Amino acid sequence: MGFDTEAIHGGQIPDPATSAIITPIFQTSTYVQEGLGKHKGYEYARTQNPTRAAAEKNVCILEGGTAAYAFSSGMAAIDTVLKLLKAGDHVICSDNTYGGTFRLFRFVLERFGLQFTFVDTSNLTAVQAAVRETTRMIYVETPTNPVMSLTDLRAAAKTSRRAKATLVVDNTFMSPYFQRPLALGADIVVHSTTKFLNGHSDSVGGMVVLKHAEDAERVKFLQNAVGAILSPFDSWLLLRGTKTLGVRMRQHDFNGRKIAAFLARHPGVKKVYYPGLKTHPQFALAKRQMSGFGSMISFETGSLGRARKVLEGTKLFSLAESLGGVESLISHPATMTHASVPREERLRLGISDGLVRLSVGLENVEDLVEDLKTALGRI
Ligand code: P1T
Repeated sequence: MGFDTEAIHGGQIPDPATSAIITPIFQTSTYVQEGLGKHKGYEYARTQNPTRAAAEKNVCILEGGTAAYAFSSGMAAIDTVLKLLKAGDHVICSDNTYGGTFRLFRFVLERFGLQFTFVDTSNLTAVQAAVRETTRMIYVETPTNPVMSLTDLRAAAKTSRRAKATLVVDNTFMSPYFQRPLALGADIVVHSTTKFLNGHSDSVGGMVVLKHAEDAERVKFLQNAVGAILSPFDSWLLLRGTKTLGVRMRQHDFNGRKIAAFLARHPGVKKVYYPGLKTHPQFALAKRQMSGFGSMISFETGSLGRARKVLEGTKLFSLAESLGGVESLISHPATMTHASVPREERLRLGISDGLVRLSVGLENVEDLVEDLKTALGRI
């Protein structure tokens, strides 16, 4: 079946009690048991919740996984995946990830004995060179937040198989509509569902999708043992969002391409980071492993002063963290999403003080172009 059909129907059945077409919000903390050990498969709501299960099944189908588990944030999802490991294990991680991922790995999980090497995973030779006897996981964000660098997932999967490591891919920027990491050889996909999957800037959540039954069993155990579950209401919002994922992503991509082309032509813009531009160093790879380019775009203005003029000069693009919602957002990675990355490291990655990031929404693209034209006119 096609993606849009799966998005609407995947894992969804009319409510067994009422035949309501939409899975209800099961806002309950526990379930009454008929007798000792006699129940309908539901004991306690941290462990099982029908609304959450419906959302998990839906995203699992869209990503082509074996099982999926929903968490209270993208960070909680990522944290749980890292708990598949134990002290002494080594992880190779993309050097440019969302700042919060770097913060979790470097400033939280290292204290529990996990070891991290941050490398440019777009360079598979560098990944291979970083492999140690103790390497158990390769963690990749592609495209990266915010400089839109890509990792060749088929090649990364080969490297991880050789190293007997698990390949984890953060698929937040593309969503399963444009990129299916499990089909390209990855073992685990993570999402901040806060972004394109939910799509309406009204819920924070995360998802882990697994290919292997053993990993699925362990993540299910961890979801219950650690407890950072997605609430019934957020699960319901997520399901409402995924139904329109395909139509939204098509429009995000359409608007994204137009805005990237406009920025690339603008004399006030020094560089544009967007995988759909022919000038992107990995344009060929982008076309090969993604079926669209999405709507995340970063561009270099040249200085903090110039960036500030643009950031404070738009009306339709709201100055805010986050991405993937129907409304367009503009942000400043150096002081917002990537403030926890040390300055020297940020500069090495291209996250300069002049870098501006856009999450292009679903407004009429002509209006968005006009808005950016006015803001860029201030510099
Ligand atoms: O915010 P949360 O739902 O916990 O997700 C964290 C996260 C994980 N992975 C990627 C690629 C992300 O972009 C994020 C969150 N990012 C932002 C808030 C942002 O503005 O970039």
